[in-house]
Amino acid sequence: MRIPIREVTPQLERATIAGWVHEERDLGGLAFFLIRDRTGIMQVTVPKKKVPEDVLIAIKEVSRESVVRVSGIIKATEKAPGGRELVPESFEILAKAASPLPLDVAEKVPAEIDTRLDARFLDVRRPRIAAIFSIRSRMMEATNSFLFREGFLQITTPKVVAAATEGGTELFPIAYFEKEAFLSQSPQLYKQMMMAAGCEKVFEIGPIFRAEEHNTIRHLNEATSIDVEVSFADHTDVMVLLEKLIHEIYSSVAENCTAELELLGIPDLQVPEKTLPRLPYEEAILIAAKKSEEPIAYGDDLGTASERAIGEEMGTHYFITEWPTSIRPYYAMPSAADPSICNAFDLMHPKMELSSGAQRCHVYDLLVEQIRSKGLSPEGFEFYLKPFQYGMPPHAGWGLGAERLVMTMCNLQNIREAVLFPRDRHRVTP
Ligand code: ATP
Ligand code: AMO
Repeated sequence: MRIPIREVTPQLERATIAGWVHEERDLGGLAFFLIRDRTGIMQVTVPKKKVPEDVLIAIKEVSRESVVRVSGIIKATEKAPGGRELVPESFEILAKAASPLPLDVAEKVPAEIDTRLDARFLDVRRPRIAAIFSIRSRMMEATNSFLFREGFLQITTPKVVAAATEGGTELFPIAYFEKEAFLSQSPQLYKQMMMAAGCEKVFEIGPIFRAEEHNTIRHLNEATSIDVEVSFADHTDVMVLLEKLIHEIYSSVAENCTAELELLGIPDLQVPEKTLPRLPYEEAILIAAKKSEEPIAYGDDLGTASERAIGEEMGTHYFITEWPTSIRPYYAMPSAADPSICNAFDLMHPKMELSSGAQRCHVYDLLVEQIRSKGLSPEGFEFYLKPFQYGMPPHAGWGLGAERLVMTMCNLQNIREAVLFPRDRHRVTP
């Protein structure tokens, strides 16, 4: 039986390991191999005069990134990583790798993001890249466990849909028999309908599809959204839920992913405070107008430069609250005190938006009016509107972009780094 490389200690007498040939070096009488599995890297030292003939044949044949199984004697040595080396009695090639490699896994030759994504299976063999996905996995685990603990029901909603939720221009039409259909931009309408179904607290982690035309470092055409919806709650309640979740995710990664964070060069990950600042939109605009070159006035959406300027001023995660009703979707609830403002919010990382949410408009007549006032037709929303006529509780929720969370937490320069197989304007394979 092979054992994980991390578990090979100098105290062991013999061991069998299996993995990929990370590096090879031949010094004549001595040859060195670094063998890598997902738990670590270890040195195999081959004194050519002392090993069986089969071993000599195999090491001549083997190439970098081939899969091998090696058995032999463990020796303590300060010269090898982990303070031990393996002197082989057997060296089997399980799968030989062709050369040259499309990508240098040992990272001696730097590669552009496109080359890396084209050979993603090799890219993810790099411990630093694998660390990103290990952190992402931990993040998802923390999210699931937090939401289940909070009493949420996990749901799955359709990704083939008949209507836009977030505005008509970013839709991907698909061929669906004789009907008009699209890929879903957000579970928005369905998670709201589940409030009418009496489920009270639901969440979904699933793909969203947005036909964003341009290539940016923070937009994907297929992203992962963490969505929640809560009955008998308003925007302030779900903002508290969101800041608790962010705190919990960061704490879990800081506690369980120390080796991964080290590899990514962020050994002391800063966990955001449990309570984050609330910045009213009006004040955010004033900061942006003062600090950024981008022209901006009350009633404008925040552009990239404005987001940056405000983020620099805040220096931490924060909420933007009290948005003008005119620039938020129809499903946001206008404020009772001043209907020109609505109960919507965004959660911001200093560098970009992470989440949008709101108390929803649960009043049928008002919702129909808001759909009309956005220039949309209520007829297109019949299936969504019906539940609002038969007992829809007040409710609120948010959507949190998983890739943006990974990107900002791991300090990645491009959102594509946070997805195994990203979809953008130019990429549908691999
Ligand atoms: P949301 O769509 O939920 O508001 P977001 O962070 O994508 O989230 P946007 O409103 O789409 O926010 O974008 C905010 C700013 O980012 C825009 O004002 C614009 O400056 C920039 N931006 C957004 N999408 C693009 C794009 N496809 N290409 C270039 N810049 C973009
Ligand atoms: P919104 O459109 O703001 O809100 O999306 C929520 C969050 O999802 C992420 N996101 C994206 N990430 C990468 N690439 C994209 N193209 C992309 N689009 C969105 C962002 C964003 O903050 N229905 C509402 C949510 C709600 O109110 O519950 C919605 O979809 O992190």
